[in-house]
Amino acid sequence: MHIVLFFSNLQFFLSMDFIHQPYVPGETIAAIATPPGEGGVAIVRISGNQAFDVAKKVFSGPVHSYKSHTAHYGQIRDFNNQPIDDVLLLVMRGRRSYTGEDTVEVQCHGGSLITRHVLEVILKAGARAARPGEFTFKAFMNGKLDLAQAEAVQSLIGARNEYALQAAENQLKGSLSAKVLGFQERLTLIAAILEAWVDFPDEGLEFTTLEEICQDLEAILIDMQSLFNTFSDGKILQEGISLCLVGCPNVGKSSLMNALLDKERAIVSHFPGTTRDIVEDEIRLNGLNLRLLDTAGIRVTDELVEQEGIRRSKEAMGQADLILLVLDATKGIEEQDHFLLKEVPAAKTIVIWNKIDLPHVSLPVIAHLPYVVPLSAKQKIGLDRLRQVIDSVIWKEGPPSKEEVLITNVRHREALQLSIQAGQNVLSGLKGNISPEFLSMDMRQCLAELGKIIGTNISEDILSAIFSTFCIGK
Ligand SMILES: Nc1nc2c(ncn2[C@@H]2O[C@H](COP(=O)(O)OP(=O)(O)OP(=O)(O)O)[C@@H](O)[C@H]2O)c(=O)[nH]1
Ligand SMILES: [Mg+2]
Repeated sequence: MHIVLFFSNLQFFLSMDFIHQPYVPGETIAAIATPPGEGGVAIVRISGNQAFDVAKKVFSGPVHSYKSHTAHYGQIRDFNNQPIDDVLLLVMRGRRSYTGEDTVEVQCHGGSLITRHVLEVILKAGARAARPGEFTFKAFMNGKLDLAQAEAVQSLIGARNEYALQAAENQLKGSLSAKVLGFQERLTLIAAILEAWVDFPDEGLEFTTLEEICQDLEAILIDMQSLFNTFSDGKILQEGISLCLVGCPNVGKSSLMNALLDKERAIVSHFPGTTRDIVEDEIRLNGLNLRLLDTAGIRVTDELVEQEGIRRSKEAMGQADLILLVLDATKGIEEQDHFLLKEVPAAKTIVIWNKIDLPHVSLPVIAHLPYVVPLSAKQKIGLDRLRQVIDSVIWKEGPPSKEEVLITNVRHREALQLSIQAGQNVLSGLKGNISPEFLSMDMRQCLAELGKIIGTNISEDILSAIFSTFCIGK
């Protein structure tokens, strides 16, 4: 797979730009690969055809004689032969490196100034400063990774919870790519039949063949659609969940926020209208990141500041993935609750009956809102039940398994959607006796869109846009 991609990439991008500069295969680049600031060790990475020549000019040892994948102690020196730092040099030759090119990594002391000096002397020795994501871009161009895998590197670095990390690891291992290649393979068989039909239209398609093609295509499109449907889970993993607490004043929204956070984050008082602005914080729940938003209590008011707070509450409610609609169990449903009860979307709302530690009314059933949790934010009663219900609302069919291949990237989702649409055009065209030329055009588009996920048929602008979101040194 990699070799095929390597050659197709090479042909496609022979004279291309990467982030507004010409891309020169094998050009030697260097960058600091570790984050800025002080640390035990920092790494300066060099990659390209001249990596060993560059390293030799600045390192005290005989770099060219080193075997691949070995580490060597020595000094980095400037051009006046003055030592800059004692370092460990790691050498990786040829295709057995991340980029697929000769690579040298310099492990120096982790001060930002010393690391910069090491990089400067390496640049003076002939390397060019790497652009964002350029090492991974080289890996892509050299067929070490396809585009979905290259993007997984970025997701891996940015993963904020265990699920996102697992999804990124799977994608980097190539499980998404394998799925896409599987679809491509099955679609190509159909494309070949359609192309033959275009070449020999008089011979037509036998009825059985037509029926079989429709069945096969339908089956592929169902599989593609189920991959597409994983995006909502994928998005949850990638970005976490926003959870908005709404309700009338004084029902205990801020108290519940604090109870879930286990700290006094929001101001609590017995005066209705205490919270005026959105108060945000984050918790982890069963490996997921949850962004909690406490909002101003919603009521009719003449006060301008409170009106603005209420406007923001409604806006936050509209954008949240999940809503906790807090009601006061000591009062039941009051006149001012009706607006919210009508407004909240049932699928993502959990009704909280708060203050059950106090004598309270018999809790009324709200027919259109099935998720209900009675609790006491003040006495921290019922919080575990709330966590369970939050979990079940987020994962309606349980959390994804470790092996499940998920779409987590909007670009992949769009490409898959366009591919499915084109495939569906083919299917309805086949059923409606549309001319084979049109069908094979749609089929080509179906394959081309799918290919974009793994990086075939993709423009250099899009590539630059993808890699420019990477950090320098990655
Ligand atoms: N007994 C009891 N009192 C509670 C509970 N939750 C909140 N309270 C009290 O109710 C009052 C209002 O609590 P807040 O958390 O400030 O209510 P809020 O919904 O954020 O109010 P606004 O910010 O004004 O909209 C405070 O006096 C809390 O101590 C609870 O579970 N039990
Ligand atoms: Mg409040």
